Amino acid sequence: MAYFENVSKIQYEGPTSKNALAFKFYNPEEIIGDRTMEEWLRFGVAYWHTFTYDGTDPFGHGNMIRPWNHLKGMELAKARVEAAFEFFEKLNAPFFCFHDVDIAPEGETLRETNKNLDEIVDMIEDYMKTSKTKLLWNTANMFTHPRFVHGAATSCNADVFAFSAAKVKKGLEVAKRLGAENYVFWGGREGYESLLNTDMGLEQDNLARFFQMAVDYAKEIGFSGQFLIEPKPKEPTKHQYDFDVATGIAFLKKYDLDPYFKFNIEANHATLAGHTFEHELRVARINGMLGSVDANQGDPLLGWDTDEFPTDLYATTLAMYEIIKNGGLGKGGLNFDAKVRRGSFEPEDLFRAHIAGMDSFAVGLKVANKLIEDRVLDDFIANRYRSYNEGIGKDITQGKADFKVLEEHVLDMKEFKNESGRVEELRALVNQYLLTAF
Ligand code: XUL
Ligand code: CO
Repeated sequence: MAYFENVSKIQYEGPTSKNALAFKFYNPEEIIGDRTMEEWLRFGVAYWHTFTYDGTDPFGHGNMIRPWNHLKGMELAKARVEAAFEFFEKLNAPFFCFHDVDIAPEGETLRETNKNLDEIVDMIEDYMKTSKTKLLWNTANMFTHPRFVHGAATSCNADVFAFSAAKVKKGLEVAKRLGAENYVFWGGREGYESLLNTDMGLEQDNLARFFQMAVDYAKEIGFSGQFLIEPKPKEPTKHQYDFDVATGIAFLKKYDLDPYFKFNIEANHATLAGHTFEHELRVARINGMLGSVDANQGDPLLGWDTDEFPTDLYATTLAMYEIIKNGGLGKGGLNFDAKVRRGSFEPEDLFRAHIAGMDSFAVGLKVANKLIEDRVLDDFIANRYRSYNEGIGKDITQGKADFKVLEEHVLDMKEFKNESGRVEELRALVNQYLLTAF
């Protein structure tokens, strides 16, 4: 049975196509630098936003028209799997991602939940035998159910800590079975509402204990996917412990966990933390910890985590700049942690939205690659820091200078020759590349 009968396989038709259900810029086979667009971009479909989300928001009921809306329970879960693999095939999506609760309904106990999960994972495993779509990552939802009211691994309730551990144990087993390339930890409710009732030290020690147990169990069962932490500063808690990449690195290093984790960076989480998307990517990259990306965008006028499909070409260009400089995303990918707007309720909007996101990142890839090939920013930056290539600068970078030597160097200096940073000129150059890359 076809769930998306009005849609056939999405094809690349080029920049002048007027067909809404065609790629204008994403041409999977096109070679950019040393690999294809498909290999660079490694797009993923988020199960929760695409097959589970019904349009509910704090002010209104679900309104999405979905061909599976009449079903319930396990029948609904099975229909969603069928629809998902039809969607992946038609979109030519190389990857997908899910939370445990997205794919199967929860039972009264974890034993019952796991039984439901096993049945659906069997089905997904069967589909994956013939589908080219692979699992980028899975994760455990440890924030929706009321038991997680005070958090999961940072809950004040040890039974909830245990329940969370058991959920991740199952998640790692599922990841291994389905050949997941990564396993994601998003902090959910790992944070606090008020310090008045919070033992922050214990909560963070427990979170580290939890991560260590996950590392140990993955090793025990032979799961070799990459572990990823997804920073977010707030929502749903007022303060989340994985605030941003820098905070995450400090946490991982304090507990000697840094060799086992990289970061899954979400654009809208970066802006919530008061950073740009490219800032978070850069911090992870220069620390060798850029793992994967949740590709979306926020709305600057709203400010919260709106999870929109990414269409801002300036942002996708600067993001792809970091990703190319990183040598690609390795096992990671660009997962569309993005939902169609509530007003975009037709099933076909799911395709329109993914096409918009994929085309936007394809443009970003092409423009960023050109900027790098032409060494536009590299040469400017190399020249800007040239004072470190000789004389006192070289002594500083080679560890040959100390405070006394440096004092001697400047004690009688009258003039400091600074040059313009020319940021406006560089922004205009990026614009020029954006407008002429195609
Ligand atoms: C929440 C969020 C999650 C994670 C996975 O803001 O981004 O969907 O990506 O739990
Ligand atoms: Co996310």
